[in-house]
Amino acid sequence: MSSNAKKLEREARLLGQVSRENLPFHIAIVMDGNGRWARKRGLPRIAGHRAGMNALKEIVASSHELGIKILTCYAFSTENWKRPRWEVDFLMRLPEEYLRKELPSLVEKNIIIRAMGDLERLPERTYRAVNNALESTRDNSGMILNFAINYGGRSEIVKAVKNIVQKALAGELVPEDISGDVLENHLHTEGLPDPDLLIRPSGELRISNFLLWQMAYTELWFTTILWPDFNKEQFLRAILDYQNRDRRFGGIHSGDDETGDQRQSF
Ligand code: V0D
Repeated sequence: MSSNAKKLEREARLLGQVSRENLPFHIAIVMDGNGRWARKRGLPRIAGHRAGMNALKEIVASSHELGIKILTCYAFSTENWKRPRWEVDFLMRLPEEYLRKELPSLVEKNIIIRAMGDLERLPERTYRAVNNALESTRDNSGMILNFAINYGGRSEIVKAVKNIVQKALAGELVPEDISGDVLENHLHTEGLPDPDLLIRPSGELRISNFLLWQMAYTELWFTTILWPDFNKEQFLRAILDYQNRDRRFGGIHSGDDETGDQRQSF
């Protein structure tokens, strides 16, 4: 049997094990390990980023097929500006390239594209490509594909606090009104439920300033596989592991008490 037939067989077996009742509603992914993937093959780092884009396509297709509602992908952090100029320039052309190739198929799948981060500071062309994708998919009603670009979790919280203080100074609210809900309404993820599952490839065991507030109760799943090698099979394994965990949200065991599932409704 061909290796591709074997791969399909493994995917089908895993897919049969995944429960449709208990899918993670929101999955967050750190698309990490592209540079290392390239170095291991003696290729330039940009070849790793391109291969990472193909992995992204496969995971978007799998998410859509499974019925995942929200997929948030960390594409560029506020720290990534420290990379060599040529690499940053290359990365900033990827949204355009990805959207030129993929936007028709995303629209056909009824996918809504969202973006979060300090988008104003992106190069003009990158900003325009992303903004055009947001506008072209705004009226869709399917899966949300949310890109974190020029995003940092701490700066997101700082920005939210600034906005809340500004409203307080304008007399729109008093300190007593400030609650977790108010803070959440000032984050980039406003209106989205917290991620249920974080997938981090490439062997790093860190959150790295991604969705700090939102990941308070997120299940974390790590693998040493590098992002360009991450595929549907790995994705299904992560979801299966998630389904075998007992989520308590700080409460006690579900079934022992009504505190079992405290996830907010969406
Ligand atoms: C490189 C692997 C898609 C991770 C995936 C700006 C690193 C490929 C986008 C993208 C990147 C972003 C916004 C959007 C549509 C697509 C992307 C960056 C890097 C950094 F609306 N892939 N991708 N953006 N890589």
